[in-house]
Amino acid sequence: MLEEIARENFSVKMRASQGGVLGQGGKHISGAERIVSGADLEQQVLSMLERAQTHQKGEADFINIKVELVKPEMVQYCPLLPLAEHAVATVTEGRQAALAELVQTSVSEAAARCGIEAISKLATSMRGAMLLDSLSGERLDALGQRGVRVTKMDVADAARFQRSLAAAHLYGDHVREALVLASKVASAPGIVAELCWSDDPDYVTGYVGSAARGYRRIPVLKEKGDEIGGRVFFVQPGADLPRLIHYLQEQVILVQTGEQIDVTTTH
Ligand code: WAQ
Ligand code: MG
Repeated sequence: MLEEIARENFSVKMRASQGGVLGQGGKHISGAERIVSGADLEQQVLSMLERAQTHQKGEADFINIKVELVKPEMVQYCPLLPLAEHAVATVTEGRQAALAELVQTSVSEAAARCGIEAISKLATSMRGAMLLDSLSGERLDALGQRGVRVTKMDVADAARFQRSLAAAHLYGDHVREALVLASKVASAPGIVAELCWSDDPDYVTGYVGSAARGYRRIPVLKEKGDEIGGRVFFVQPGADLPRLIHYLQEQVILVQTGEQIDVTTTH
């Protein structure tokens, strides 16, 4: 019995906002999602609480931390996306690289432009991602400012992942969490590609992710000080949307990482 409990994992989700009503609306401050063992649960909940209370984007007046049991039979696995980095120095070059990357994953140029514009024109950052048709660029979800929030994911072996990130000189929560999220998204049924840049004012890096081309890191996708960031998921025309959204929001995914992360540079 005890052994069984020790083998059980928990999904832990945190989201923090400011100025909403009962957590609806307002400004999104921060969010995080992990899958942790029962032994690590308490410490993880505390560290998420601390993170919500000390975020650069401001003081949260609403913090939601949700803990759910994950049974072993609920878990599916996907591979970590391979990583390559673009050598760009300005926002213009970065967005040009993002456009070219998206087009190479078979997102249409019109839809790719819609995606870049959809993020850059946001008045405030969203909690989740926008789903856009990869041909027409039309918004497909009806979730407004909330968007689709990808949760219930982590790496299968956190210590190994941490070692390989450090060996590749990839430091900090942003890249660790983005690699996991992008790997889950790329494995989802009906996804063609993802475009992302951070909403943290000091973090200007973003990426284009896809199963076809991997995690294509782009060092500059916005100006420093800009509080607007976001995510667009480009969807195959005619994809089964309820199935896709269920996978993104509910399917428990552990990302399998290798011993080493190779970072290649592209120009
Ligand atoms: N599901 C869907 N959308 C999300 C999620 C999620 N779990 N988390 C964040 N978003 C959306 C939301 O609109 C945020 O405003 C936006 O993405 C940016 O979130 O160095 O830090 O957590 O290689 O600020 C990418 C580059 C960093 C990392 C991305 O995003 C690197 C980042 P942030
Ligand atoms: Mg952020």
